[in-house]
Amino acid sequence: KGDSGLSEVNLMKKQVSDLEGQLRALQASFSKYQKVAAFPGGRIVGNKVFVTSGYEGTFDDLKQKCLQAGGQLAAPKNAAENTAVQQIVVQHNKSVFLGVTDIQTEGKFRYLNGDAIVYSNWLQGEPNNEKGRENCVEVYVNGKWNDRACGEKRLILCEF
Ligand code: GMH
Ligand code: CA
Repeated sequence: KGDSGLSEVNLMKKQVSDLEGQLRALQASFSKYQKVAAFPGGRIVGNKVFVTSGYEGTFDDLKQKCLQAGGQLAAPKNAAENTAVQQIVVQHNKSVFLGVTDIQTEGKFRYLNGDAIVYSNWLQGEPNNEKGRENCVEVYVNGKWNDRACGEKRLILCEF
C-alpha cells in the first residue's frame, strides 16, 4: 500500500500541474477575448460586457436582438456600470434604451426579469410619463435617465 500510495500522490501531482497549465492557457485566452469584446466600442465592468452593434430600433426590436445574441438589453446596476453605458452613448452621440420598463405597473420600474430596479439615475423631473405613454428608459449623453415611449427608435446596447 505504501508504494501505490506514493504513486497515487505522484499521479495527483501530475494532474494538478496539468490543470495549472490548462488554467493558465484559459486565463490567457479569456483575457484576449475580453479585449476583443471591448474593441472598438465595448466596455467591461467587472464580469459584465456592454456592446452595441450600432443598430437602432424600437424597444421590442432591441430587446429581441440582444436576446437573440445571447445577451440582454443593458441594465446598469451601479454608478460604474452607468458610466460605461454613458461612455458608449457619448461615443455614438445617440441615446440607448435600457432593459428597464414600467410596463407592468405604471411608475414602478423593473428589469426585464420582473425584479424592481436597485439603481437609477433619473434626470431631475423624470420619470414624467409624458402624455401617459412613456414606459421605457433612455440614457442621455450626460448619463441621466429619461422615461420615453417604447416605440421611439434608439441605439441598441446589450450586456453579456
Ligand atoms: C416634457 C418636458 C421636458 C422633458 C420631456 C421628456 C420626454 O416634454 O417635461 O422637459 O424633457 O417631457 O420627459 O420624455
Ligand atoms: Ca420622460
